[in-house]
Amino acid sequence: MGILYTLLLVSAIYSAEGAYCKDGYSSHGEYCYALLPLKASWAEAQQYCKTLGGSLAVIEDADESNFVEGMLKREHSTISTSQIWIGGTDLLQEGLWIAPETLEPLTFFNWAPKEPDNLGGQHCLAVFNNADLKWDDNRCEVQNYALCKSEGVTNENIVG
Ligand SMILES: [Ca+2]
Ligand SMILES: [Ca+2]
Repeated sequence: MGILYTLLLVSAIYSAEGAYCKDGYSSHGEYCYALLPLKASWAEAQQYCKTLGGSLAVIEDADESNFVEGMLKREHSTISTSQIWIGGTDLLQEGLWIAPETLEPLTFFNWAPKEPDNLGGQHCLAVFNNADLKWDDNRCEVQNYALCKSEGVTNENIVG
């Protein structure tokens, strides 16, 4: 157990941008991001992200959206076969997009042209895997990759 714990600590990497993230995560501001290397429904993906200590990534502004775009472009070979689930659903009330966990209304959107179209009942938020990486509402049971986001460990957390 001791060795494992030490390995976990050692694998925490420091990024000049701010947060310490676990190995395999990318750091942006106070947060860490990772692409789930498996396909799942939106709800399953949210559960996986939660198990990993976070949530499906709620993208809050253009700056964060640009960061995620860059990250997904680097993962292009992985994501070429599916969309990527992110944090947002209008399952409770059509057209009202809220974040998983907090249930706060989303304030930033990066919809693809003609989206969201709610075609046949689409209530979960995904990023298209084409070059533009704009957003789509899709059926929640579709098996997609997913982007998880969790709070990183900052210097203050470590000192405190
Ligand atoms: Ca909908
Ligand atoms: Ca759609």
